[in-house]
Amino acid sequence: MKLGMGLVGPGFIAAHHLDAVRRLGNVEVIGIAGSSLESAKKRARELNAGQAYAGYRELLADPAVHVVHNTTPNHLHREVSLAALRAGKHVISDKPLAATMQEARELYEAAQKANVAHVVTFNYRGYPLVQQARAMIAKGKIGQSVFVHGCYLQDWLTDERAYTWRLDPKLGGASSALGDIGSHWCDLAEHVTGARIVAVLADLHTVVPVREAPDTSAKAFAGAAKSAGKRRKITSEDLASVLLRFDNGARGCVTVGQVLPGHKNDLRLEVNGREGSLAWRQEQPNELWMGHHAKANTVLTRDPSLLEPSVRGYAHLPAGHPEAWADAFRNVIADAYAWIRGGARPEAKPVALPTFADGYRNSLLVDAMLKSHAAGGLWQPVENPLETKRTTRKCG
Ligand code: SOE
Repeated sequence: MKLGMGLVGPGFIAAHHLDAVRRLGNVEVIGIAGSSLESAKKRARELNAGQAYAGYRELLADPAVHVVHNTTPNHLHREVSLAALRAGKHVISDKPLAATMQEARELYEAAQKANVAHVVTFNYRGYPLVQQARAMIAKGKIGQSVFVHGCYLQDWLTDERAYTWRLDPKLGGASSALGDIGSHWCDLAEHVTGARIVAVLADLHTVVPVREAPDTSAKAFAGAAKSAGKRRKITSEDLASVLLRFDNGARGCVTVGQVLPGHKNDLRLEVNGREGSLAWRQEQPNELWMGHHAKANTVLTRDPSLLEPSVRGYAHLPAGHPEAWADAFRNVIADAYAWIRGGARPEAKPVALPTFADGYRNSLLVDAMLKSHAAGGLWQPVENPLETKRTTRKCG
């Protein structure tokens, strides 16, 4: 049976959701809702995305829509996802799950009761070599992890005439860079290591404290609109450095920034264990560096036949045929639909698939970072109401 999908919020990322479901071949694009019927009609035509609805409530009322993709700006995530869950639809939400930790908790709780699939697009999990790193660490290939570090650096907000709704706390949430991209890094670090961040010490900074906001929001990576506009004071961070402590005793640190010339989508993650290291870079996603102390370092180039059996399904092309961002995004969406087809039972969820529980967990992390900074740079424990008993593997 073909599942029907509807999308709410047809901005930049919407085209990639549509591309991903089309590549699955067994999902029908039913239609899209935007801020008005006119905008939905325009985007439905541009994206060849079926019917245009007057608003998200009309889309939710359509029985042909089984799965709702929520790609609205952050401040609308709660309202739209909550309504979709209550309408009994499966929900695939963009990250962050919501604009605040409280909203994220509400969504998580609603998802637990709803008996449907609930997914957050922490899409960097979908890369085959990310899954390979995860599988290798789980199998003990690098020994006890002791240091987890990296960065997520971009430059699309470098110009003071670049402006985006993400910088307005009412629309983007209290955090800007951490919520937008630091969230991805933290999710990836925890997913790959299998360890949880238990405490953070954060230093946040606003490099560009006043911006000239043009009438329209800047599109990430699209060469932000450079026309002069209203001067706006910016209060949220565009740069952050955070020290981390993990529940297995590992230490870590991450730097996040969106005003760093030359860095486009530079997400890097390295895990150093007692017996070896692994490093992966989003901009060179077909390579996994493996570091050793007493033998030569190596680079694993993505090749389905060299991957762990559990990971091979995430690689679609033979060696030498690079796979990239859209393929990883598709992998996450494919896992989401596989879960839905299997009845969305919690125990049947694909391991790599991020859910509303991960989205809520992530919001607790960002919240702890904001608190740590507000307290003048003090270690802040990360609340963890979700945690069931975990085995803590101490090191050092
Ligand atoms: C802009 O910073 C952005 O598009 C994020 O919103 C995405 O989540 C990230 O994947 C790429 O950069």
